[in-house]
Amino acid sequence: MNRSWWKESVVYQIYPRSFQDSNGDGIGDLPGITSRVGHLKTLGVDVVWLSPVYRSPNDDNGYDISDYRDIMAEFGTLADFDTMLEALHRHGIKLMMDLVVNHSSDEHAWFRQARASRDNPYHDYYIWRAPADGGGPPNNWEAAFGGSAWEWNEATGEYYLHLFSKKQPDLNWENPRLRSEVYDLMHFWLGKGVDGFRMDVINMISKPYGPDGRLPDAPVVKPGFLQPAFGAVTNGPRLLEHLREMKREVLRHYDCITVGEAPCATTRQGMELTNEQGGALNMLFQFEHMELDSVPGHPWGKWGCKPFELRDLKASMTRWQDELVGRGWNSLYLSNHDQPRPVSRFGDDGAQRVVSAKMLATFLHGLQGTPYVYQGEELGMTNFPFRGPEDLRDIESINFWREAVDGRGEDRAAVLDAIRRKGRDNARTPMQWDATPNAGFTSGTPWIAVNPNHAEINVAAEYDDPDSVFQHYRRLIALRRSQPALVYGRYRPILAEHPQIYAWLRTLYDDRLLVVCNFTASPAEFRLPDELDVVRWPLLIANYAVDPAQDLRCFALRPYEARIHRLQ
Ligand code: TEU
Ligand code: CA
Repeated sequence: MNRSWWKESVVYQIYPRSFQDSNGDGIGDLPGITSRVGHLKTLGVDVVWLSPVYRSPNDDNGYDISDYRDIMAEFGTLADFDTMLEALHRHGIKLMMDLVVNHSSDEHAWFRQARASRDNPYHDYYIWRAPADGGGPPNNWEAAFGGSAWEWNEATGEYYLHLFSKKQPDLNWENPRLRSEVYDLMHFWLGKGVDGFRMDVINMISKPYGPDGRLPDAPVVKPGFLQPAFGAVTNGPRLLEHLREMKREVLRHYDCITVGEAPCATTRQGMELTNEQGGALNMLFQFEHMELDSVPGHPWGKWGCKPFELRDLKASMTRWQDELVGRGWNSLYLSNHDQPRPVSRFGDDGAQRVVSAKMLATFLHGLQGTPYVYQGEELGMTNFPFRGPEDLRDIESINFWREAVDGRGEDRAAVLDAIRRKGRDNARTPMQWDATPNAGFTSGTPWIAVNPNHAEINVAAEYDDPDSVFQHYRRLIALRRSQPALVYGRYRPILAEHPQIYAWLRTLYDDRLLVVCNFTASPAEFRLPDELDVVRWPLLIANYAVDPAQDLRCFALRPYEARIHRLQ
């Protein structure tokens, strides 16, 4: 296994709008981030993934970019960016930018020109199609934020494709001029000293054109509706070709870290895109474990929820751990700006919040791959008790409410419950720094409400508490730095059929670690498999006080108890 710094790193994701406001306008900004680099150093992370800070009309909070080479006015200036980057580097922390090049904003100069006339030189930077034979959109694709993925453009009498909002037109990667524009902007940021990229829905850039250039209908998963386009676009025919060109033209010239966001990715795509011989990226964000509480084919799509099953998590994680060994590398995440808070989703955000948040952290950092910690996850921050549409800011949730409640008359309580469980705004409420009003995030009115539980859940309180979630994350991150087996050790599950316990070994040469997690609120009987010859089991980390005299070979795990032991 080749050693690499990005395999040994822990990455921290910052959602700039909600991290720290510095000028009282209620919106996080770059000087705010610079003022909090000490927190990142204390936590011990090695890299920051910064969600988009480029100019944007914020239809999708920065994932709709109108100028790839300038900073969104609300976040500051390029000078503020350089100051932030210098502060991160001075603290030994690298920076990954968010590369959003499957689509731009419709306010980008390229699109303004492209939509003006069919013979404009920028017209082919985007994807245009005539109406279907019977009129209307060219195919049955549904946009991720609702409605058709095709928007009519009167000036040229044709539709343009947008897999997300209609203000996010898809870029045409078949066009070599567009591709070289992307490579140029990547050089621009890497040339400023940026250390890599998280690449937004990068597995969607190659569209599945038929021989006549047609884009075929997506598979029918919910009869009678438009169909999710993701099933048709997340593994196009030229994807690897484009990414290999990106590696040749840009990435190989820098010692950088890359992670490709890849909805619907399979382990096969993971191997294809991240193997160190013929691949192009260091790792992917795959979504299998993020779909375990969804109901396939539900008319509400992602909003149709069911409880997740531990056996499904074990099966999915084991497949990704096993199949990428020596043929790629895993990212490890439970949380980001698109997902509900993990302690609310997979643990218990009530009486067992602290111990279950620490269990989830131990689970994540005990696997093989690069862990990603999302802002607030290190505190055990929870979902938000949204009262109604007035509390929402995310286009995805707002559109869902409008379509389901205003459009189809669905039950308000059921729709609100789904948004409380799966809405992206859960992860976008302001970072909770202390117990003062607005949690120390802003002296003004925050762009989105601060979670009322910030009085108890905040950085200041957790710094002072040795048993806090924050201190557990610090110890875990330090442990990964001191234990090569946690980074490079081979994963092998044990007790695979246990309904409550997820346990595995990490073996590197003759070093054996045991990770054991009780994913439930009930005690669970742990029995070490007889074939493991063990005489000593020094404890490395735990989320409860552990009696050193306890016999590890057979004991009762407490609710949400998690530990890592060395087996000797
Ligand atoms: O997310 C892509 C993506 O798959 C998400 O839309 C996800 O499926 C959905 O949010 C689940 O609720 C990326 C960015 O992370 C997201 O914030 C953007 O909205 C999207 O792409 C478009 O850029
Ligand atoms: Ca601000």
